[in-house]
Amino acid sequence: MLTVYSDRHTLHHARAEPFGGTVVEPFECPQRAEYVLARVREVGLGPVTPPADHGLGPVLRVHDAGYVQFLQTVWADWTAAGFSGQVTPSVWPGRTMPFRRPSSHIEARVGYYALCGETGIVEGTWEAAYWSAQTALTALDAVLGGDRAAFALCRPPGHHAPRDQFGGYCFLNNAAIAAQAALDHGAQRVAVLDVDFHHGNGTQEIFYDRSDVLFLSLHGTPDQAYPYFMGWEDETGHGAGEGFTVNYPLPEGTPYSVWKQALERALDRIRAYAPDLLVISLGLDTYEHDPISFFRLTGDDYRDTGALLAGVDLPTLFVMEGGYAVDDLGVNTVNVLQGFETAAGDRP
Ligand code: OKP
Ligand code: ZN
Repeated sequence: MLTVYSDRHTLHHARAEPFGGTVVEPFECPQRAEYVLARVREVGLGPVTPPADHGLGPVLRVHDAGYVQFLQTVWADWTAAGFSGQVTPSVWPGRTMPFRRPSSHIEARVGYYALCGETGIVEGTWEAAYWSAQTALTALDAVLGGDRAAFALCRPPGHHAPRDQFGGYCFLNNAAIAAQAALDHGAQRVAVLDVDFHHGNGTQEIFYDRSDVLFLSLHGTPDQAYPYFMGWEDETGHGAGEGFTVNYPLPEGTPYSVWKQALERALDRIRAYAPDLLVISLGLDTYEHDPISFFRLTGDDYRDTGALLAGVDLPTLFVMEGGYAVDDLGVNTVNVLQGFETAAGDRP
């Protein structure tokens, strides 16, 4: 399977993350992608190619133009205001403040576009996010061109970003951008299956009122896990999208045996939908040793997961999302891809 990778992800390296009352090294760090790439090469998964530039067009099919411009200019505005370090959101229109018009101060603009406060922006963040989206689009090209599957080794991740907000380590929603691009290239229906530990609130929101994208997510219950305010089972879509969002919230300590049952239900729903393309938001933070998550999947479980995903027999685009047990991230990620390839190869 082809892997698409850009080393420009290293331009995004937040300096600090507020966590549990202290400040820590960001969990979402450049080593993540480097370890995954090293494992791809070690096992000889297939060729590795840099992304081709598809421009801003496909990004703007999903994201708000004002938001994209904000991402492009926020670092300059931040430093022009005399600020340094990293762009850090610190103020929001609170629940009881009626938001009427944007303030022009950079601190207010940051808060306006921020989903939450743990995600820092540095000088190279926009460039990294741009090439992460291009990585997904380039891997999509391979699948549209007839490859059974391709792997977009995206960093930063994307699934928490809705149309005009950053947060949860995400800026541009790579999976959503690829799904929309597939539709724009003639696909009738696309399924996005999010197996990251965290609910893919951004992707859900982008496609919530549409039936041409089926969004499904397996994740830690919002009662106990970020993003807390979305991901309940009764969020099923709106208007024409009613029935095309499916959430599988799962409790703390969920082992693979239980997670797999939810996955099989999701795969049945995807089969019934009969999409032209399957996009997997591939997070490996369901791992038993993940430092910020609470499921109990093991390294071997990821091979089985890959095999199950191959079983739906669809052109498949893997888009990298989370996973913070960095030492094991390469093996776990590539286990999914190898499990997929082995099972796909076994099929007639
Ligand atoms: C990104 B991805 C919780 C603070 C927020 C953010 C987690 C983002 C995960 N104490 N944590 O889905 O892996
Ligand atoms: Zn996650």
